Amino acid sequence: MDYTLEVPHSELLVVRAHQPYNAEPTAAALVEFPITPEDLIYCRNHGPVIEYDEDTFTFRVNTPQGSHTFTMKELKEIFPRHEVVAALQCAGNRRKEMDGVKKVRGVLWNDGVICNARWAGARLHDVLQHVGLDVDALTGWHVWFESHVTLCQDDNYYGASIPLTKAVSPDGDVLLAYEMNDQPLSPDHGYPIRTVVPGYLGARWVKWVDTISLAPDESPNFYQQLDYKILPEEVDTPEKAAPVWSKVPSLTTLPLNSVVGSVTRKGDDAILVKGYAIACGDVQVAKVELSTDDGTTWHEARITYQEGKWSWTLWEALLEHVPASGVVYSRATDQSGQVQARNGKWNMRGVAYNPWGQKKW
Ligand SMILES: Nc1nc2c(c(=O)[nH]1)N[C@H]1C(S)=C(S)[C@@H](COP(=O)(O)O)O[C@H]1N2
Ligand SMILES: [Mo]
Repeated sequence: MDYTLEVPHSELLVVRAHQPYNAEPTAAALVEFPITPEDLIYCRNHGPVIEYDEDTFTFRVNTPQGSHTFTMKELKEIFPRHEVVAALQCAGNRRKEMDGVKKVRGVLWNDGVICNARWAGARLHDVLQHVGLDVDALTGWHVWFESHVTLCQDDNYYGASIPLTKAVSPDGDVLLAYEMNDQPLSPDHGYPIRTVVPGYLGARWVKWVDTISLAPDESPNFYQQLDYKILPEEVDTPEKAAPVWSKVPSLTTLPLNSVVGSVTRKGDDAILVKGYAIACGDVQVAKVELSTDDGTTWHEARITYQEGKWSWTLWEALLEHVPASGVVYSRATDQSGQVQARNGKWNMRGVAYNPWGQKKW
């Protein structure tokens, strides 16, 4: 692959791979900001990051009725600008911890491949309506998102799909986004256009998207079919995985999770603990609790930030009368009463890992 046009990147990230560029901030830095500043947003790529020209960039929408091409100018002029605050999280968040349980395959991400941003763009629903799509006639169909402009590692284009029901749900908030945090998207995050799929794993948020198609099946792309799935625990080699991929569902939402971002000593026997939590899909986090005695007693943390149904949750707690050193655990509960379990499930690709958060002090 050709990396000669690669753009410069933030200096504040821990680089996990240079080509393609994969980098994440520390969770300690992340939890200081409700809306993640651009420089602290992780970068997850399967190919080079190039700056495209907004004036000449076009994207095509293919439906059973025909094909329509839009320029960026048209996208902004024809459709109302819609904003949504949503967390973006890579399915590989916390993979390094899972690798500590048993070796996994993939970029060894710590707990920083998550961010929370204010996205703006056209609603995908509005665009599909504009091209005359008859949604009711397409029960069970899918919307494919493809980026052909940039080459990638495992296929000859990057692709993903989501169910049409998610794409057209009035409160699903799926966008063809051109802004992040009130600025045009940066090349790192998909300039000039990416999909925003609130509540779904990052892999479906296709950057530099240039083709959107309606189809009765999921996208055939490598990243939809042969990756981003929770393989059964006994599948621990690519050979064992080969016949299993097609039998396992593609990930859509990620599970309820919480992470301890930082622990700061306050005086002789107190600690200030800060972290983030995220719930599954459109259910929000109801509470986060902390334990310094291995899960015997729990103290409820104060929620300091939550916005709408797609944001992450920030929390903090001052724990007093604690020993000089120890381990603090976090666990989240969502609005439906589901509680984050102590252990996560191991899987070969290291996705969707969500045991209690934990940090030593
Ligand atoms: N075109 C393209 N889109 C992509 C990817 C990619 O490699 N190429 N990576 C996906 C994955 S796995 C994630 S987690 C998010 C990361 O978005 P970010 O780099 O803006 O944080 O983008 C998704 N969209
Ligand atoms: Mo990802």
